[in-house]
Amino acid sequence: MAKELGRDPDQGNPKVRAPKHEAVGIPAVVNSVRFVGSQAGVKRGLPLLRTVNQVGGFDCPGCAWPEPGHRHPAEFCENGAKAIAEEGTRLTAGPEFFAAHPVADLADKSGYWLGRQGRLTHPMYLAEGAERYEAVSWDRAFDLIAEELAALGDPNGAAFYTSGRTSNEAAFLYQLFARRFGTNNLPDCSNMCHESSGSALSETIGIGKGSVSLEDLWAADLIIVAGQNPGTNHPRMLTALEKAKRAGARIVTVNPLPEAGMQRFKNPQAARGLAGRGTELTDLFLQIKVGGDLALFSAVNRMLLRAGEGAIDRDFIDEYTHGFEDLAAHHSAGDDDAALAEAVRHSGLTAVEIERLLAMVLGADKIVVCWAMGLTQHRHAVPTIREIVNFLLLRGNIGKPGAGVCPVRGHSNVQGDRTMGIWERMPDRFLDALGTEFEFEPPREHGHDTVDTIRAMRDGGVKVFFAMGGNFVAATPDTAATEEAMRRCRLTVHVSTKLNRSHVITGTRALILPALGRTDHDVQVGGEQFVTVEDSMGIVHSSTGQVPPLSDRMRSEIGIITGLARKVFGENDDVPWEALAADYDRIRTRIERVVPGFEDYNVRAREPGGFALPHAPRDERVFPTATGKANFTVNEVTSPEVGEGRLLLQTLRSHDQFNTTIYGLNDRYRGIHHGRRVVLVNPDDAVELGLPDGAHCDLVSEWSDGDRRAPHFKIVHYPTARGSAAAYYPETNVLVPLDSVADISNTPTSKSIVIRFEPDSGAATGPSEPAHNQKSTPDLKES
Ligand SMILES: Nc1nc2c(c(=O)[nH]1)N[C@H]1C(S)=C(S)[C@@H](COP(=O)(O)OP(=O)(O)OC[C@H]3O[C@@H](n4cnc5c(=O)[nH]c(N)nc54)[C@H](O)[C@@H]3O)O[C@H]1N2
Ligand SMILES: Nc1nc2c(c(=O)[nH]1)N[C@H]1C(S)=C(S)[C@@H](COP(=O)(O)OP(=O)(O)OC[C@H]3O[C@@H](n4cnc5c(=O)[nH]c(N)nc54)[C@H](O)[C@@H]3O)O[C@H]1N2
Ligand SMILES: [Mo]
Repeated sequence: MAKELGRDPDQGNPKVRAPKHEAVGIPAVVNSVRFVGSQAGVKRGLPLLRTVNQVGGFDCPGCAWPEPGHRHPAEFCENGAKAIAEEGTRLTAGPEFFAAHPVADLADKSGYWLGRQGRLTHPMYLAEGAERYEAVSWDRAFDLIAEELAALGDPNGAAFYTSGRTSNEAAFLYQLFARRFGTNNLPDCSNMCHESSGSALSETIGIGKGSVSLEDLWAADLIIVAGQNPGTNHPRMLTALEKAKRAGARIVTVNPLPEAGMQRFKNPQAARGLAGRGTELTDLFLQIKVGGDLALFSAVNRMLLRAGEGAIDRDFIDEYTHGFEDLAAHHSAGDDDAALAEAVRHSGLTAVEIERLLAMVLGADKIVVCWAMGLTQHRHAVPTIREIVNFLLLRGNIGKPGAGVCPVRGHSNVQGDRTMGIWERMPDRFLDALGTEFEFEPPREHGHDTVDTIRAMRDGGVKVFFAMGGNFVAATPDTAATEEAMRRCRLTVHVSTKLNRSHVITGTRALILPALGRTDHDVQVGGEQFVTVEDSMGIVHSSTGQVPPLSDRMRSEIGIITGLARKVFGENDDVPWEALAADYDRIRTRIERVVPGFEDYNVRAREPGGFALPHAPRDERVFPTATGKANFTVNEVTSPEVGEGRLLLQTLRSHDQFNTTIYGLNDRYRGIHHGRRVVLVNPDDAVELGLPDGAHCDLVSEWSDGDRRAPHFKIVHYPTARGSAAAYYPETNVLVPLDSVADISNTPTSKSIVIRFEPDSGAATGPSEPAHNQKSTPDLKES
């Protein structure tokens, strides 16, 4: 069970106002500057804001949205500014901080509080039975890790997690380290994020990445944005959508929530955006039930197959695809009216709405479908995305300008990390090349992904947990189970920039290793270094730190991996770790020889704007799948079953957070202020379930192994789709059962949790955002 946690005044008592209908504009500009100024100060803040996403500058540590070739002088957004401020802060949490705060006290603090203590400056060690972390030398820290790794016997007793901020160079060395040690246990944040997209796309088009560039988006006739909230999570995407719109594109939004960003966009980079009314983005809003997207796309595909000549692209289908006959047979079986009725039931949309979408599709030659977590974190996420591929293939909308698949990535280098080999199941051709380059035999047995790593820690199979960034215990599902699993490890190690929950829920021994971030100058023996990252559209470019590190004890991630490698593999290892760390060009030379698409890496990385990685389906309509063609798939329509008196809960991000990093307690666009423990419920559902607006309740999730409870949530009547509730992550991860995962991709189903509501127990427990003790009176009238 989750430990009873202390009281945290930071939670406040959420205040609720009407949701907004437009995004960005002046308030966002004011907020950006204010955030950076207050955290980083002028001396650090100004150079950061001037160089973020600029040629020669650093890549924003926020999301993975690409930069246009022609940069605006302010190529960042409000939430990028928050990410920069978070990392660029002047505050530090060094040895004095840890001396003053026993780990047990820190475990009582909210994630928000922990994050505000400043940058980590020294390697810190928590000895067995100790109450506090103490500063240690790097040498000693590496010895401790090497000792525990050596004691394992089986290399698969260690797991090496990666969050998506790690640079290409660091990621490449990190996976090399793990594989040279002898394991493919390389779980990453992507297992919880776009794994479903990767699974569906690899099978159908032969590559797990999106097939569009910014230019394609600008040139599209129709853009469907499904299961994504770009106004908060990819704000610069709104600029691209606006540009497309001005060039004549139409936009369809598919979402249970009417997100402000997709309604009206006030572009802060243009005078019209600041002074005018902004641009109306969405032409058709489909307020779908959570989990209803497979039914929607399946229905449209059936209709396309019925719509006669011209509705589908026969030439494309004949030349480039496989499996069309099966799909056609699947959709000609049964009665059309019954099929449409099924689609209506699963999606919560009306037949008229689905037909409206069909009409827009038939009027569009070039279609892009964009999506994010609203599609990937469901039990049936993989079939849903496969059905989107069917949809695009039917109309020849892959591999031509202005059309394609656009899974919008999360972390700024999560895609690059995968390209570099951070995956528990890298294909043999990669392992062969890696083994040849470094003259060793990489392990072939697949490793653990995130969910399996938790199971293995729980069952005693994994004893050493090492994290390159991230906040494992807060980001993963089933908080109580995961914390318990983490505590069963012999050693937990975190390479981190900021303090978080994962540092205080530890194994028998624990280490925190302070890393340089994107914004920090990185000077090695070979001089000042830059790193490279890959954005959501497969563009690789450089990132150079801009401000002096706050402590000379921090090390680059590369320095940390290579320092550890020298202890684990000895001074005379075949891999020249030290030389690689001295000059990152040498790492890029190695990457070039192992990973296809990186020819002339060191030259092209220095070109302004970087270079695009090859993408066979996009570039040449070549589909490197098992059949050698783009594959249609047959997907049975399904959606989560929700019993009487229950709702389907999706767990999402507020406007003031980056994953588990909480920047503030407001969610401005949704009208939520001063607190995060809210649950958004459709007013009609609320009335039926007897949930008064502003009252408090417990959320209880139901699973075959029993119930899980998240206490003390404030009910907010909100215009979400019927049957679909919403609350913030990570507070709600206590509710996500470890075994509730997507078929095939094994991604936790964070967007579809069956919950019921129980009277407020008032008990303030919770993993990373302990609730407050004030029993608040509802501040809204009942509706
Ligand atoms: N500022 C900021 N930027 C971020 C992040 C952040 O936390 N803060 N996180 C980064 C990361 S790692 C990621 S992965 C991305 C996440 O980016 P998003 O995927 O936009 O993030 P979520 O908040 O999870 O939002 C999911 C959206 O999907 C909708 N949705 C939920 N269920 C369904 C469904 O069944 N069907 C449909 N059609 N829609 C549904 C929700 O209403 C919501 O609008 O953002 C990245 N960028
Ligand atoms: N219920 C629910 N759970 C979810 C999701 C959801 O929608 N709902 N979303 C999932 C998704 S999409 C994702 S991607 C995961 C995110 O999972 P993670 O990537 O594990 O989590 P973050 O919160 O992004 O990690 C933040 C921490 O990373 C460290 N950090 C930041 N920058 C750097 C750096 O440059 N170097 C190093 N070494 N460390 C750094 C800091 O210490 C910070 O505290 O969460 C998943 N969990
Ligand atoms: Mo993500």
